[in-house]
Amino acid sequence: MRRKIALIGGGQIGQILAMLAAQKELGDIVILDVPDYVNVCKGKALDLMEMAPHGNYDASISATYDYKDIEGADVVIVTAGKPREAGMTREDLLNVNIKIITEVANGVKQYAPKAFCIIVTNPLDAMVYVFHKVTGFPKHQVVGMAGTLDTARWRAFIAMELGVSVADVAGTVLGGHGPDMVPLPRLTTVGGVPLTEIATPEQIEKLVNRTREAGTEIVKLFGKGSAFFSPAWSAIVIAESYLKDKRRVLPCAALCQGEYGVNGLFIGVPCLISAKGMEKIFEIKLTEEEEAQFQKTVASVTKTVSECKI
Ligand code: A3D
Repeated sequence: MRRKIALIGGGQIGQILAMLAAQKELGDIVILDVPDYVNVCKGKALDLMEMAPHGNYDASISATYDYKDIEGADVVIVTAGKPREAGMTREDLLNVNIKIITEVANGVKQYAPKAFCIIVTNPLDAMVYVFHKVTGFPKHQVVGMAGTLDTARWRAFIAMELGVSVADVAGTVLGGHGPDMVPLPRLTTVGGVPLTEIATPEQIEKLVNRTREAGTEIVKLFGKGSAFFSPAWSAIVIAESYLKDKRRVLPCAALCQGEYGVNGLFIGVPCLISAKGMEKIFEIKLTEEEEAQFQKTVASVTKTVSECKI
């Protein structure tokens, strides 16, 4: 029997998620959206079914507004909520998206209590916290997708700057999904060569700043709405690692209970994603400077979470 993937939210990211999940034959796909938008989502689902003969995949793709239809889902990816417009911070979305995430969490808790859940809605670190609180799911069952995208952006910008294949750039970005996230140049390599040896300090500073502002750079270009291709791929990489037990080590927002000196917050840290879900958090010994940056992002996430009043 095929696995079942529920996509809560069938907007910009949701539709790319559906396409990628189908192309990768991760399972049957159910898109859930609000009644007013469900016909559009049914159209997207049908369009994807009609793409299958050339896309070369077998999957059932459907859309609904009824949580009953996600019953028994193996994976739930949540993009329901409002995206940013130019001039907005992610935190500006808090009040509207907290209500949506609470409703979604209740639906998922009732109909897909065993699903591995990947939250994408912003402000990410607070929304994954709310989702976890409302469902009461164990911590291995819930992650936020942000570090996987932030790391992809970091790697892409390095490859663009140095004129090398992105496949050879390895590194990680820690912390919350905001302008004080922590890319780690010290631990980034290009084909095994330390970034710090092949890029100048000025280049590295430029790359760090561009990564921190990458989401905003795209929002400014769009005017309305935010990135969707790269966020969708990043969530699919996490889902695929879970479904196929690939055991990828991916930076995700995970519930820290003592790791990195953080207690009770979801924040971006390197995670082992296996068939068990978020199986393990890897800790990195940070330098004094990195630690100071990490404490700054923890403070930002703590502030946003405290505004959720949950
Ligand atoms: P958009 O295209 O507006 O899609 C959101 C969808 O959610 C729409 O189709 C809505 O109808 C639907 N929706 C709204 N309320 C509900 C509800 N109660 N139940 C079910 N569906 C609902 O946005 P998008 O796909 O571009 O972005 C989705 C979210 O992802 C936003 O909050 C973005 O800010 C966020 N985002 C996060 C990242 C990260 O890296 C974490 C990156 C990019 C976007």
